[in-house]
Order: sequence, then structure tokens, then C-alpha cells
Amino acid sequence: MSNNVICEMLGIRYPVFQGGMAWIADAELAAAVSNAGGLGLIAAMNSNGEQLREQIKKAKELTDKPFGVNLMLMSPYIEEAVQVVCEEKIAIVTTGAGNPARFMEQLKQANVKVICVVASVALAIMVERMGASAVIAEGCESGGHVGDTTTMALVPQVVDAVKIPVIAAGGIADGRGMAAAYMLGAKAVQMGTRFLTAKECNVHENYKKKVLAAKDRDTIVTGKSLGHPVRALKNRMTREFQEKEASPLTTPEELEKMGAGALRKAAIEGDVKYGSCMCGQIAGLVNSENTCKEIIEGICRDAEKIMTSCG
Ligand code: TUI
Repeated sequence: MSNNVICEMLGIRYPVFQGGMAWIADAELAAAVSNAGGLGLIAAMNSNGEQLREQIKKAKELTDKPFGVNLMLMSPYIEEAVQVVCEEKIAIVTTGAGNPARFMEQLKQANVKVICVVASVALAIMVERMGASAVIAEGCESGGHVGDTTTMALVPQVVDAVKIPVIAAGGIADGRGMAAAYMLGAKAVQMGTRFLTAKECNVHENYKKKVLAAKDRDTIVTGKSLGHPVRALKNRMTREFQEKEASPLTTPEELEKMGAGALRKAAIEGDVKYGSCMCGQIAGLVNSENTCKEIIEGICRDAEKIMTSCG
């Protein structure tokens, strides 16, 4: 992808970001994506300051290509994570699940390029003013914490509202999705679900198998009543959560307790019945386990082919 504004800004070969999936996006996955020419990201969510530093050190050993850290703004360790990112001279950070305002100064001072995940035009405009280098417009097709606007509707509206480059996320897993994102004005794509089944992804085998077997209507959003809606594969956990959420007898504390630790349970322990298998709506399209190199090269090749034949 020559002359791509995101590739030039970040020093990467292909305009493909790997989502910062909590409990899943570790140094090995990030390095594999970066070695394949995309932008790998370590999820800071998993770890406190020292654990994050360890992951960063490991990624530096595994790749000499640029990689980044994803800061989950609701994380209890967020302050430590920002500090470690600055100390370790990480060049690129993505932020998600909130407004990054209180960390922008510190990150910019440390020369970190900040790329914010936004689910609305208003936040895109706000982070551009605060000095974000780009925004990731993430539609509600995504897995995990979601907003309420689709990728198809969100991306062109964000593109029109800001001057910084826009990366599209949510519902993209192949060359057709990438080409569609370009048509909407995005300059790059971010994928989570597709990399969840990558050979180099260390997520528990049960979780991977469940994603590979998933069909189009197999995900559901729960947690709206708590103010943090989460998309995951339907299972015992989401059904019970849904029932409890619909009952006037359930307190928010009870629901929070059900959700706490559920992602770890699925991703690390492999409990795909009672754990939370966060996953995007595009899972039905993800049917094979591939290396990060195969995924990235395949998608970029297919997107180019489609766009050339469009004329
Ligand atoms: O952050 C994500 N996806 C995530 S975070 C996560 S960890 C988690 N675990 C349990 C419960 C909740 C979270 C799993 N998946 N994606 C990026 C993203 N950011 N999607 C939507 C947003 C977003 C939403 C609102 C960004 C900003 C925002 O702004 C609100 C505000 O304060 O203006």
C-alpha cells in the first residue's frame, strides 16, 4: 500500500491494525501482526504497570517493527499504564472505552502518537482538537464494549467531521470489508475478531473454536443497563445475564458481579459456557485459522483486486 497516509505516519507496510483485545492481545500476537507489516497492539487492560512493561519488553524482543499499546480507559490500572507507555517510549497508543482527555497532555509530551477509538462524531471532533493523530471509528458490529451506531453509518460521518485520518473498525474481516471501508473514506482498518483466530493468538482453544463455528446471528449485546454494553457470543452466561437484566429485582451490583472476570474466564480458562466470549458480528465469516501474515496479505490483496475492478 504505497502512499497510504496511515502507513506513512506510523511506518508500517499495510494499513491494518489489530484490535487491542483485553486478555487476548499479548506481546506475541502484537509482534506477529507487526512482523507481518500491520500494526500490532498490546492490550494494557490485562495488566498492571509492571506486567505491561514485561509485555512491552517481550514485544521489543520479538519485533523491530512499530507496535503500539491499547489503553482501555475504564481499566483500574490506567494511570500506571499511561506512565509505563511514556517511560518505555512507545510510539503509538490507541485508546478505547471512554474519553482520553485527562491523558492527552502527558502522552503528547512523551511524543506518543495517540489514536482514539470513537463511537460518535462528537468524540471524534473533541479528540482531534486535543491533538489525536487519527481516530478509529468503531461501529457496533464490533466485539466487546460497543457504541450504538453501525460502521456503515459512523465512518462517513466521522470522515466528514474531522481532518485527521480515520481508521474503520467493526464488522470487517476480509478484503470486501476493507474495500468498503475505503469507499466510506477510511484510510485503514482495524480488526479484532479476525485476529482472534490467528495461529499466533494465544486465546484459549475453546474460545477460538467457538468463534470459528459462529454464524451470523450468534452474538448479542448485554449490559446496556449498566452503561457499558458488551457484544459477545451467545451462551449460558449471556442468557442468564439477559434474564437478570430484564428483571426489576436485579440490582446493578449483581449484574456487575456477573460480568466481572467473565472475559478472563473464557479467554484464559476456556470456560466458554459461563465466561464472556467477546466477539464481533462478523464471526460468521471467520472460518479458518491463519497466520497473521496470511490474514493481512490476503485481505490487502483482495481489497486491491476489488477496488481495481471497480474502476
Ligand atoms: O473498548 C473497546 N472494546 C472493549 S473494552 C473491553 S474490556 C471491558 N470488559 C468488560 C466490560 C466493559 C469493557 C472489551 N471490549 N472498544 C473501543 C470502543 N470505545 N468502543 C466504543 C468506545 C467508546 C465508547 C464511548 C469510546 C468512547 C466513548 O466515549 C464516551 C465518553 O465518555 O465520551
